Amino acid sequence: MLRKILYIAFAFLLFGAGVGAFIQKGSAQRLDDDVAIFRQARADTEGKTTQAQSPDAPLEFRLDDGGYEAVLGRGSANFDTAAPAIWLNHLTIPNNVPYPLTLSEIRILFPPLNDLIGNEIKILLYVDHDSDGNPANAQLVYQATGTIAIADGGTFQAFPISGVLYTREDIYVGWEDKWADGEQHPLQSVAALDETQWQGRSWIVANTQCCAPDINNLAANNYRKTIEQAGFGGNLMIRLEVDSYTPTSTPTPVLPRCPGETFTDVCPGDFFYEPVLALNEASIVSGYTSSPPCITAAQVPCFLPANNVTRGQTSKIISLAAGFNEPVSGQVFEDVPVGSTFYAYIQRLAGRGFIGGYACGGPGEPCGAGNKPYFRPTTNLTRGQLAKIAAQSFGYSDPTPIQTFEDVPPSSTFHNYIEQLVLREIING
Ligand SMILES: [Ca+2]
Ligand SMILES: [Ca+2]
Repeated sequence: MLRKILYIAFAFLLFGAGVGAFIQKGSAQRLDDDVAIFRQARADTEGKTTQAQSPDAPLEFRLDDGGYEAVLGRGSANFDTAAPAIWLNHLTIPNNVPYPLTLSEIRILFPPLNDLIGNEIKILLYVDHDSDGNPANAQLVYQATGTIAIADGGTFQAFPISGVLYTREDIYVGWEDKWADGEQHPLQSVAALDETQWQGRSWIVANTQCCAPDINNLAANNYRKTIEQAGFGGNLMIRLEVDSYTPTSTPTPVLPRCPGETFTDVCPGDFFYEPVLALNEASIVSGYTSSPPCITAAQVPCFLPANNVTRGQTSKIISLAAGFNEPVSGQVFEDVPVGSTFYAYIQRLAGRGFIGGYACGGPGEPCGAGNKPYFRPTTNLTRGQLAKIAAQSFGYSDPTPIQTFEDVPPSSTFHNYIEQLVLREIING
């Protein structure tokens, strides 16, 4: 039973996206001009900044005029599925602003789609040191996981951020629709688009060849276009607030997706609902009972299902699920000493030859007594590495003459392991 549970859990860890990619434009929707929050919209033909009269007032950077005319999404109409993208606005700091600037809040207006609520996004903030209008080499300076709580098409949801700008550099601010990273999702129009005055400053970044966009290296994504280059025109409804003083804004409360459940973010209907609860009951994984790391107090207890797993955590999950429980001794890895959290689990897998480490002597990894390798328990595992450890731990040895995935040819290091998991419907692409 436990293994069956774990198989499903691996589907959760290993799922992949196989969607095609093009920009899909939703039906035009016009806001009611009487909506109160927009009546005070300060239309700015420069489109870059507005500033209240008080010298202490924060600066707000915006491109939009407060009302949107269309929505954008990305995905495959053929398969009716959404695909992830990074949605960014390119903002230029005016000349007369004092430094340092505290970047305090990102505000996003999401289209009025109920199925957006509860979806996880990644708030992203980049600085482009050469300020050349091209974000390919922009540096990611802040990222945080957020959850869409408001999708009424009329309210900007605020996400607090932390960042400081010490000199005048262009910034790119926005978000990634992280929920679409791996599993296929119904086609969604995720970004509200103001078409009133095109400014060529809203960008879409995606990897249309395989997978989730690379948020750390925008140049690694083959699709980087302004809205205009993508065949539309307008401004994404993404704003940034900066402040030289203490932020006074109150973050929008984020409501839990399913209060009363074992975890408020692991809900009936989620593809990982049953495996996560089963693994939790078997004491193989656990959640969190405080905020942070839960997003708010109302979200306690939470599981944070979109978080990555580390090599150490994975070793524990697999070791327990495979039933390995023999006593261990010795120390295989320099950075996994006796008594450390994952020591026993890592030792058991290493003893079987299922995991290896990295030779000592690299930066930050000096050679100690016996020149032990390093395991790097706090770094993330790749999908290929995970497939290898899982297939070996469960004793799979089937011949695998077929090739299921375009990017996993028979010559690949991980081909056999991946095909063995595919055979059992534990993973897919
Ligand atoms: Ca408009
Ligand atoms: Ca640049």
